Amino acid sequence: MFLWGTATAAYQIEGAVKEDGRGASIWDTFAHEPGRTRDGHTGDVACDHYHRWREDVELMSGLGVNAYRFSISWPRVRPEGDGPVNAKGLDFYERLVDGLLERGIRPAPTLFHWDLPQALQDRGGWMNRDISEIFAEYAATVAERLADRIPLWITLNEPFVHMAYGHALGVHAPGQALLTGALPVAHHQLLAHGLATRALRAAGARQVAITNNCTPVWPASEREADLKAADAYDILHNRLFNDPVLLGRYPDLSAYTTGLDAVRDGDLDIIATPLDALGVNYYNPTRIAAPVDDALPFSDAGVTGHPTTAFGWPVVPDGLRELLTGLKARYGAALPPVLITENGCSTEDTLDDGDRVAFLEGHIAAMRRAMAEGVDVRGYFVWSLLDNFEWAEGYHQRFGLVRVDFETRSRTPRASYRWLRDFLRAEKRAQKQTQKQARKQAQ
Ligand code: GBH
Repeated sequence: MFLWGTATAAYQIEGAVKEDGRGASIWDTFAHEPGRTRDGHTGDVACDHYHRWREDVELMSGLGVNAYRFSISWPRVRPEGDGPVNAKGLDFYERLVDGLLERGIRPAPTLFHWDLPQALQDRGGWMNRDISEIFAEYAATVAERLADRIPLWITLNEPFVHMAYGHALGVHAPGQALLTGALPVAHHQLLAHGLATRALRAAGARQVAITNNCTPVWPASEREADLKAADAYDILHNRLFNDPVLLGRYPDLSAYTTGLDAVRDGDLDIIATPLDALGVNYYNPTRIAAPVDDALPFSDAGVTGHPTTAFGWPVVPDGLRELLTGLKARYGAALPPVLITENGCSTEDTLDDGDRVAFLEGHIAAMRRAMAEGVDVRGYFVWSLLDNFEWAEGYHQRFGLVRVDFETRSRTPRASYRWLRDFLRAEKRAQKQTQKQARKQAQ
């Protein structure tokens, strides 16, 4: 059964940051620091999904999706990161999971979508190796309660973005600008992923995946220096996270470091624990040129000659086909089935979002071209169900199939919601037709 779903993340939609024993996360801290987010926006209330989740489940039911990717807030479940379990936090996710299942929607929770408990940041956060073990304990806590009802778990969301934006550039929480000094954050997240995968399975989890944010890398020219820079960028953005998970080894990181000191014997075996799927988030390709200074071995040349979203990101649907066939070419038999765990765009604040319809239509078609070329894709999740807290951009970027009024928190489906609903209905009909024919032929 192909999974069609929508995706969200806890800090971006839940609000209720001080309710029912939730601890603080690094995003609470960061968003409340002056100048960190546009207009000082925070996730304090966000979409108020914590209180309005029933309405959101109804919206998904009306849309006709059969899966929902959301994230579980670590500090809601374990307010101090390790230490006591907050039963009320688990109760919330149990209500949500049961509500989804009642509507025939498969829950696909992500255990870490960037909202590290602040108490763990105070102990060094992802620069501290101990956090990896603590993450696995938290994963086990959730699975012990919910594994019987959850068909698919996702350990981490985009460890690249959390490393690069959060620890190398400092534009996301925890706001550290360590440049290449942030590399241990990659290793400790990957180790956390591997340990959690094992802990989840031990607690009865059925399927486990990781979500990596992947981008096709285009060299700005055929000049040697640009080709070399593009390769270095591909290593940092894509292969640093896919290679250890799928091949059990790190790519050549000599453009960045003389050695990953954080790696110990046995770590790579843990990181390469077999997975049931690879989650891929795709937004756009990246065009890379030779470095302009010696801080990093590449520079961003910007993709030109393509339309852009309201966020200014280039719209290149065929980049998704290129990405998927590229993964297949690189990893071959080591590539598990792929799930597109996020794809979508921000638009102007309108209900008549034809741009989003065109974006989704184009990307679904590109995904299908990759499937026709032999890539085993098993699901597609739209980012996002709702307009939500878009990290450093606050509420200024609107990614929702459903518009949210951030004064009243009322929800209004956009044209793209109706388009996707009709698309999914047609899919269902086509599927029934094929099944019928197959039965006839078998007779
Ligand atoms: C995801 O990150 C996150 O998982 C999700 O929480 C978030 O809300 C969503 O996407 C939308 O942002 O410089 O023009 O080439 C996406 C990470 C990083 C993807 C920046 C696109 C580059 C645009 N993104 N990136 S550009």
